[in-house]
Amino acid sequence: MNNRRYFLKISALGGLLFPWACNPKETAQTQAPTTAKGDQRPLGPVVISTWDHGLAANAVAWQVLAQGGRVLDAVEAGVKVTEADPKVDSVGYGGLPDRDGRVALDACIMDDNDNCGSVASLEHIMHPISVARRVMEATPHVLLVGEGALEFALAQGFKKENLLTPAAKNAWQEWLKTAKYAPVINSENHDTIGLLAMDGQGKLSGACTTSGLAYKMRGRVGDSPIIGAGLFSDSEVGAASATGLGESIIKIAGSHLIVELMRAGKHPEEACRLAVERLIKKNANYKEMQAGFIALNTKGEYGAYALQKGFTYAVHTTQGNTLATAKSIF
Ligand code: SD4
Repeated sequence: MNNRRYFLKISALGGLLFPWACNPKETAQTQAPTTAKGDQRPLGPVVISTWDHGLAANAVAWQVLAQGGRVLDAVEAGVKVTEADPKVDSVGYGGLPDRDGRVALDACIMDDNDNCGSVASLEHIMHPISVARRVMEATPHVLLVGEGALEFALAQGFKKENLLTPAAKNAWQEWLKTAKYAPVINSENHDTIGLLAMDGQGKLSGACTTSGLAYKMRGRVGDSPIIGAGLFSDSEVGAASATGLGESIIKIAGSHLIVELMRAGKHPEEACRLAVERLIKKNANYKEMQAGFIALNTKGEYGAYALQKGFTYAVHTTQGNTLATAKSIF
């Protein structure tokens, strides 16, 4: 369905699914204070996610919320769309492999009580986000890695699958001709999905999932499964997620930094911008990389900011599901 048709359909549905969004009398409890732009925005639901593929993920997350589902279920269901899409070569099935040809996935999730679960360097499992959720819900731990994460997933009933699609294998074999190990992040080899959502009651959750850097060293883990770097959520404040060169984001605990800036009163977009500025300060090679952030606060305000041009993000509100390009420093 094209975006416009989808927008119209959802807008029409909005009144049915979220009647308070259309009836001013019923919005008293749910409206945010006046936003920076001076408009009144309903508190929620809001779904925001990274890159163009966020549109499809948002749509599914929104459906879960529209049916009265839990916000944790919404974020998980949303990013599973991207994980299962063989055309997205930077997340899940179809993700570009490491330099040895192995698809090794990283993912993490946080719920509305600030619990978290995570997996890193997980191979052969189509939905690392669901394994991360299982780590959160069924173990006393937060992060499982590599073989241990795979063993856990299999014991939990997840199916072992080949995630290397013919297209990703061809791309890797092409890369092998020079096998230049240059872990750069540019528009061709980055596209993690980070997705944040808030339901109509102001409950927050977030999910982040990726195949990481294309042709990375075996065992390399980026920011995406690191709580506080690729994702952070605090039910009292808001949530943030990151995309881009993980090493630069870990160095500044990017998502945690943004949540703390929001706690100190910054608007989500301003918090994201300040995180990018911090990243520049702490990474001498900032001109050769991309990094982008999205953030959402408990008032339903959201924002994004990137280091370089071209970072797109998708936002779903009762007004529809739309794609925007983040402001950037360069
Ligand atoms: C990583 N942050 O592994 C991920 C890659 C990424 O958009 O975000 N790509 O470093």
